[in-house]
Amino acid sequence: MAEEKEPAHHGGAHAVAAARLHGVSTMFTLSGGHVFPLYDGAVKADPPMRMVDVRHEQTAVFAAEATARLTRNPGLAVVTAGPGVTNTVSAITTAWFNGSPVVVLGGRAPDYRWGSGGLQEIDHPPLLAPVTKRAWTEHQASAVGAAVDEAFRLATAPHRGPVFLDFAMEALFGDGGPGLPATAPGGAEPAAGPDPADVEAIAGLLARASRPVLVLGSDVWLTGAEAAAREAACELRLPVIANGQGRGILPAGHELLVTRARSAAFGDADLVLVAGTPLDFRLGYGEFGGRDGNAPAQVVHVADSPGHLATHCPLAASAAGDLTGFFTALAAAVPKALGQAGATAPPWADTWLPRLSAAARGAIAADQALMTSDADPVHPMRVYGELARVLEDDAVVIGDGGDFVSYAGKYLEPQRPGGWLDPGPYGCLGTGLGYAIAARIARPSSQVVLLLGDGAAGFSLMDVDTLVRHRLPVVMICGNNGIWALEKYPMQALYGYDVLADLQPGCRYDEVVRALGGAGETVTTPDAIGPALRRAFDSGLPYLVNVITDPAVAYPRSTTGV
Ligand SMILES: Cc1ncc(C[n+]2csc(CCOP(=O)(O)OP(=O)(O)O)c2C)c(N)n1
Ligand SMILES: [Mg+2]
Repeated sequence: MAEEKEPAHHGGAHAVAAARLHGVSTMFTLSGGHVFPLYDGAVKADPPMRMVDVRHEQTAVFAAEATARLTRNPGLAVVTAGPGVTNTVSAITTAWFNGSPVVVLGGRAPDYRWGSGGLQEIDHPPLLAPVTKRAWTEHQASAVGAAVDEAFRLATAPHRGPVFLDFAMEALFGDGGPGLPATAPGGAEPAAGPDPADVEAIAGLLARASRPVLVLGSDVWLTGAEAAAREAACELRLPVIANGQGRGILPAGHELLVTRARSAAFGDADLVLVAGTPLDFRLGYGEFGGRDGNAPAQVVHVADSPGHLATHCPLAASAAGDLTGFFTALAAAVPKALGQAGATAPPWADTWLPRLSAAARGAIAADQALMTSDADPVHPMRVYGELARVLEDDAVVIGDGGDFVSYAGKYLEPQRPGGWLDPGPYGCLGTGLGYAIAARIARPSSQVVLLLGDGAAGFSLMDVDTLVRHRLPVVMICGNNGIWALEKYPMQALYGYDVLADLQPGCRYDEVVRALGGAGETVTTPDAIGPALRRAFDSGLPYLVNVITDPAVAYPRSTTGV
């Protein structure tokens, strides 16, 4: 006889109902008694909420974070008290750096025994306060629904980011009352548009520039401003450099996309407008221009909220607010400003843009030599030459590793936005399996490819077990050079020798995946890569192609980010 499912109304059920009102459809978690009511709430919800149980809490939060970055709805992770929470710190910090709307709900030892040494009794919020928008404890069962609602509102309000909330056991197990939360409209208030005077000032600077560059960062995608950004760039004929999840807003091969002419663009620019990303180490801390005796470039910073405008470098102008509103207003204001300056067309469209476009095309053409390299051992770029042939336009490509992923970030240009996921500026190794689990769920019909350095693989490969149990096929490509290349070569450069930078050469990471119930193979020659990738995509299984690459190849790096 089928078991009759009684609707639950403990705090856990209220939490699940409140999360669902904010568009959450999946809970990522790893079991622990302190959070059982959240599972019971998910099981007994109508319809039940999907739960994906992983092998490390870090993976649960990375999966919630990637859900947020791919779907632009908030992600949810549930972790048990004590070590369940402390295991999430790197992943929550990654969400903090990426501005990803993630809610992490934690269990917590009961209030009635607090201070007497209960199992896993530790006050979590002070540990997480510096890396969340808010971290707090709910003590009352009747207030759990409202607290979770508040957590999601905060996480999704500009500037988005992670929120942590834990529940005393009494709150989660206690009766929250019969009526589950049902009225809260999902989502936060939309961001207000930027101040029109700021947009006009920026338009004026642009109208007087002769070598401008527009940088599109992750927040352009995360806040849904990609169409407005593309239209503004096209209308104003602005050369574009794409960064992070801004990659793909202009498709590979677009004449305005000059990411591959980055050093000429940034070195010779007289104005750089950076939108939706911090002016951090990835953008030379906001210092541009000044090459060959030119004056330094004027810098304009645009962010979705005032607190995210750079304060560490001089800005010629700035604007804060809804990025769609910004780009729409800019596209209207620049032609007016140009008209006032007596110009009919943007002056940069005649020489500056064609110069950068030609440089970008030249760089892409020059890549072909290494992307088709017959070198044996395999050159890592050959892997990307082969992958580019089989990759579909809507693929999600995830990078977790050092040099191997730097090559992908530079040479694999996405066709669409929202298809590229790297760890972002926090640079945390180990995002791979969590991101891949989430990508497979968020994009059920797209190819999902996880690029793993062999070092990076060690942080999360056990979660292939999660892919297997939840039937989530992902193609993994391990760039297996047997070393931590991104540390080995910088250490050699600094000290003339290296230590602690070697891994097992030729390690069979594919056998690990097979042992966990997936499939895979090791590839040692360039010609074998393409057929192996096709087998991987056709398998319908979690499949790892373990490509033994040349450890003597170091990514040509001009900065270590330090
Ligand atoms: C959690 C964490 N630990 C250590 C580092 C430092 N780190 C950055 S890149 C790198 C090497 C990565 O090696 P691998 O994944 O094998 O890629 P490769 O550089 O060899 O291509 C290390 C250790 C880090 N970024 N994150
Ligand atoms: Mg390596």
